[in-house]
Amino acid sequence: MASINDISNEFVRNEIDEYIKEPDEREGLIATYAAISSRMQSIGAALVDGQNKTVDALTVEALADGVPALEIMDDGLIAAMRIVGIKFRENFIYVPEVLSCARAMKAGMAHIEPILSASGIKPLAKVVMGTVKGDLHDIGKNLCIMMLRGTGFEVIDLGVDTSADEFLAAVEEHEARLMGMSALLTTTMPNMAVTIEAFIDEGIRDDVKIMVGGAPVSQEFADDMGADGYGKDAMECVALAKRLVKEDAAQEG
Ligand code: B12
Repeated sequence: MASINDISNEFVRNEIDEYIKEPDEREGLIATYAAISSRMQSIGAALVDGQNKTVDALTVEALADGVPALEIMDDGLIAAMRIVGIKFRENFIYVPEVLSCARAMKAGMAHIEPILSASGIKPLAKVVMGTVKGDLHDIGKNLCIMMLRGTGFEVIDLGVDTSADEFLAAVEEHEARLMGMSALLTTTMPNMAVTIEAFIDEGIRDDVKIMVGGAPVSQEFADDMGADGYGKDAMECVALAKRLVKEDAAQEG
């Protein structure tokens, strides 16, 4: 089993040591980082520290030296976002810091995305994502989108204040089989159910897997409204999206 001392980057080592307490997550991150090159660890350290210019420069340099784009994305950027996600969940950092890290991730992804799309890697699936009608909160949705894109999903972002008709139109236009709704207000949560009803009325509910999330949403609420899944954070959103794609493929036979 890898030990924390197998991680060469001092910043990353200290971050994991200080902030990642849950045993499974800690063990997983230590194993991940022990296997990651020191160069990719430096990108991760800059991301966790919210240094978007450093992430930008290190990504450009690594690509120029022939490091594969996928390696930079997985080992440099996404692994670091796992640390950020856990620190945020445990209240070690707050929205402004998460936004800095998100900006740093975006700076790296800006160089990676064109290479991945040009290399013709088939997207895992198309996902339509939006914040529901009446709700203008989009920070969490945008984090989910970034993580989904980073994992290889093609995301159609409908933005905020999205009506049931807009969700319907986008799913039909893009032939998406996966959709995600976000809500941050107790007053707008019912609009998730309204949207699901619209898919039933249109006769296409079985054609799309629907996932929901946002701070006031719970698994119970998701079950009550007939959603296919609930995720409490961006990491769960990605895991859920992958699971729903698999279920969909299995049902399609
Ligand atoms: C930032 C913020 C704002 C910003 C939004 C900026 C923006 N661009 O998003 C501004 C200032 C605009 C704002 C406005 C308002 N806000 Co506000 N806001 C917040 C605040 C502080 C943080 C929300 C946030 O971004 N969290 C960080 C993100 C990362 O977390 P998240 O959104 O939960 O997302 C994560 C998960 O939920 C999940 N997730 C999210 N979406 C999805 C989707 C899927 C499919 C999945 C699987 C997972 C998933 O993954 C995300 C990443 O880990 C919250 C307080 C709080 N603690 O939630 C209040 C809060 C949500 N706001 C609140 C209120 C009342 C308002 C206003 C009505 C205030 C007013 N009187 O005008 C307005 C409403 C505007 C509107 N119509 O939407 C209340 C809601 C209370 C309630 N019970 O409904 C809160 C809880 C504050 C409070 N305690 O009173 N707000």
